[in-house]
Amino acid sequence: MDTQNGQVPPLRELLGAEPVNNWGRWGEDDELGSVNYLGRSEALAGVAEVRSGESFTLQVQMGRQGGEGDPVWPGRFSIRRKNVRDAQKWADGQTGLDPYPGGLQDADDVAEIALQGSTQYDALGHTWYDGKIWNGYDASTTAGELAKASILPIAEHGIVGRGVLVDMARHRGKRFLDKGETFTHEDLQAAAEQQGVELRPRDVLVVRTGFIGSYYSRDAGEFYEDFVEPGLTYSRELAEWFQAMEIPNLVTDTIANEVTYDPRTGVLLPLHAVFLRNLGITMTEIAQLDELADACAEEGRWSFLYTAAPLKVVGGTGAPVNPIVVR
Ligand code: UVW
Repeated sequence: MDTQNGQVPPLRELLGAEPVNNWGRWGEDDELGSVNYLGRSEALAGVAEVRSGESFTLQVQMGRQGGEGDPVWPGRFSIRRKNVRDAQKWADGQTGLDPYPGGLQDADDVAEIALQGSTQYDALGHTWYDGKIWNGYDASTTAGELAKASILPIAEHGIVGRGVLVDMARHRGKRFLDKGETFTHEDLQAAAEQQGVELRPRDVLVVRTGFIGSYYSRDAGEFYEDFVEPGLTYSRELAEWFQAMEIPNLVTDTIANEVTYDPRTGVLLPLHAVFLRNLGITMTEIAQLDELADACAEEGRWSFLYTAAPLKVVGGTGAPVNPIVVR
C-alpha cells in the first residue's frame, strides 16, 4: 500500500478538491440523484429486452436456517425473527390469544432487522465526508433519521430500466473472485465486449463477482477473515465514466459494492463517497446473481428488464429489497 508516511489520506485528498460531482444537476431540493435518469423511455428500454418471460429474484434469503447466518457487513446482524402467535401458542392458551369468532387461528411474527443486513438499497445520505451528504445537504440532517436523501424518495420512485449483467468472475475464468481482487471500468467494458453485450447510457449496471454466492459453500470464519471483498477500485477516470454513462444504480453480489480498501491508499470504501455522496448513484448490495448469470451465459444474452422496489422506510439509511429481473 503506497500511503504517504503510512498515513491513510482523507477522502478529500484522494478524490480531489473538485471531485466528479452531480450536485445541483436536478435542483437544490433533489434527493433522488441519478435515479432521476430512469423515466418512461428507460422503463421501455428494459421491457424491450424481454424475450422469454423468465424471471429471477435477486435477494438472498433472510434468516436462513441451519447456516451461519446471512452474509452481512462485519458488526451487523442477520434478521432476528420470532413468532408471537402460532399453533403451539394457541394450544398453550397464551394470554392475549383470544379465539376469533368462527375459530380462525393464525401465526404472526415480529423481527428486528438491520436495514442494511440483507440485499438492500443504500440511501444517498448513507455515507459522506467533510460534513456534506448528497447534493450538499449538511450531514447533521442524518441525526436521528435521514431528513434528507433517505431511502424514501428512491423507494417511492422505484427502479425500472434496462439492466446489463457483467460477469467479472466468468470473464476471469473463476467461480468467484479472490478477496481483495480488483477491477476497473475498463475491465467492465472489456468483459461486456467479450460477452457481446452493449453497455448503454442509463443502464442499471449489475456486476457479478461470485463472492456472495461463495458465502454459502465456504466456512463463515474464512469468509470474514481479514475482511476484504473483491470489487471496483477508485480512479478519477472511473468516476467520470460512471457520470458520463449516467448510470443510475450499481448492483453487485458483494456486501459493499467495491473493493473494501482502496489498494493504493488504504482508504475504506471510497466509491461509497463517489457514488452516493458525489454522483447520487444508489448502490444495491448483497444481490444473489449466480442463477441469473447461468441463464444469461447459457443463451449468451446479458440484458434484461430490471425492477426493484426497496421498502418505503421513512428516514431510512437503506432498505431491504428483492429485485426482480425479467428476461
Ligand atoms: C457500509 O456502510 C460500511 O457498507 P454498506 O454500504 O455495505 O452498508
